[in-house]
Amino acid sequence: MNQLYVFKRLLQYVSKYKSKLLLIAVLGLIGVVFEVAKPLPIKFVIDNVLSGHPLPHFLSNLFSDTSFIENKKNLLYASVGIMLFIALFSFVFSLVIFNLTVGMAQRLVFDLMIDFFAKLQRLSLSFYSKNKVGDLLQRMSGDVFVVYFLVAQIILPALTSLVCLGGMFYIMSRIDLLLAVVAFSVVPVLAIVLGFFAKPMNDTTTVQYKTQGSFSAFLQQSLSSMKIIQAFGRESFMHQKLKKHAEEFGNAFIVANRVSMTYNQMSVLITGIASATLVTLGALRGLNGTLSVGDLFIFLGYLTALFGPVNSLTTAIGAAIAIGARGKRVFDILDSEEVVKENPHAIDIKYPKGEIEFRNVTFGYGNALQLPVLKNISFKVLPGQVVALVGATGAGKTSIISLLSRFYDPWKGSILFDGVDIADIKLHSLRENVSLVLQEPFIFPMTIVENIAFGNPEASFEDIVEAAKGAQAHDFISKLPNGYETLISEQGSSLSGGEKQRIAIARAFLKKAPVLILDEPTSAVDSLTESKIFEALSHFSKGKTVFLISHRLSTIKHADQIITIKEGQVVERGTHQSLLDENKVYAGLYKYQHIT
Ligand code: M5T
Ligand code: MG
Repeated sequence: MNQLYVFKRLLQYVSKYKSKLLLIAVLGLIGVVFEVAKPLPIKFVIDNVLSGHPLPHFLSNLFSDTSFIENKKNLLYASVGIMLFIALFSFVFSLVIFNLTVGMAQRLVFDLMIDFFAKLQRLSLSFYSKNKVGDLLQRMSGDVFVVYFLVAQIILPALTSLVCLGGMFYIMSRIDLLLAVVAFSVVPVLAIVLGFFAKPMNDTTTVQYKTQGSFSAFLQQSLSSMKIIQAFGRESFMHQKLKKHAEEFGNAFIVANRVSMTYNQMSVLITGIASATLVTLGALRGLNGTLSVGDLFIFLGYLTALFGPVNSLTTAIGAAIAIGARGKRVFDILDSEEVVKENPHAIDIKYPKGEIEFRNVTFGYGNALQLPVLKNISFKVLPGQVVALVGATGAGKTSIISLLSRFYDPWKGSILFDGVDIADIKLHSLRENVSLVLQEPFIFPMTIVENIAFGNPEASFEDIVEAAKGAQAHDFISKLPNGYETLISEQGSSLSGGEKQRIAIARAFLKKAPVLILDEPTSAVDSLTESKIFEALSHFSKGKTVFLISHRLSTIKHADQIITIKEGQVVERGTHQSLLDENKVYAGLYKYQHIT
């Protein structure tokens, strides 16, 4: 991805605000006219008021009564009046332009942020195992500002500076062509300097933003694992690690700024040398009488004014380079491949029944060259059946249900929902029909009601309470200070493990989906509560297809089908009794649990 591509993509965003940008540009150009006209009244004061030269014809012709302009004081007041007028209008224009630009640029940033977030929501879990949350945050909250800089530091300043320089060159060349050429000779010299600096500036800013991303990622990880850090007394270890990240970021920041500072100062030096040359030449011309004092004044005035646009042009180019590096960080994510893609012809599940079939499914988390986690898995579950997945830790149970929700796609084989390959079903429609309790329950930093109703926002309060009762959560919720309206702190840290699990179960109970997946839903609750939850489960799951993963085999005894997974393969299938009769893996596990 190169610089030009980043600009093309950014400009697509800007093009939405074409008319506004045009308005700002037009206002900016009118502002330039005032800027260029600023030294002119002083020329009149020097040449026509103080030195007594007559006004140029085009001006004196404007007055029918020449007695007015022959009075030097009148001429002085008129010149000063024009000066004040220019100052006032420059002020008003700058304010209006600034407000319009900031407003538009802020909306642009917002657009880019929204697209970034929408993309993040579409990316699959394999993306999140490769990218760190902190770095993504940095990209989304910091790097998206490139589009702001593009407008506020590049497009508009470059445009007005170029026109300003053009206007100045026109007036200067009309006074003295040679001097004008000398003054503008800085431009090609600056271009050559820029040629030398472009690559180092791009490289160093790339490193700067990359290290900044790693720094944020580390910070985010540390903040969310503070409990473990403190429990293991690893504060100083983490401190050292943070220091390392901070140093890397700090050094990259220094190097990048050193390079861009050198570039900026080189341009200042070059313009400085040009002005010295110009002052010498101009003064010599003044001495031998070929240049009036007023014209010399304009020249010198423009010379200082020249710095403004030249500097904003060089800054704009420097900013363009930094934007390339930062914008790449945004578009790298926006353009990243959606591994779990939605088929353009995907369909909605209209009348879901909940029949699930795995056909020769092979899957792994890495690429196909690595070892698969699931090997040739096949089974079929009829609507309304309860199927239990059992097997040792790491056997692949969670992986099977992750495939069913299409968090990942299988390498080989297919998964069918009511006879339709889930790859041909709209993602939203598929997930709407699957309710899930994850092995690690996730609780949002919202109220309990919002947490339970997350999958069914239209649910009535009575339904919410009923689901909570079924999940054996109602009693503890009622004892909380604000009951169902209690706000849960980040990551559910104000709840016990079992309480979190019960809220997650209530959430799944409330979601009216024909397929219910429970991945060790009660691993953190006591046996009595567990048996109550399972009693309620039979009520809430009536007519639903249920996938149940549990290490406590007593909870799955009544399943219609038990599938034993060993090292990613289905090794046996049957009911509790038939598997006990077979006396193989399941029977071994069951006997072990009931003897010990
Ligand atoms: C099966 C590996 C894991 C294990 C195997 C989630 C995940 C798992 N794995 C990865 O390489 N990357 C991942 O992102 O896959 O894992 P599982 O399906 O989670 O096993 P389980 O649910 O049967 O185990 P448990 O402990 O929950 O009972 O080799 O390393
Ligand atoms: Mg698991």
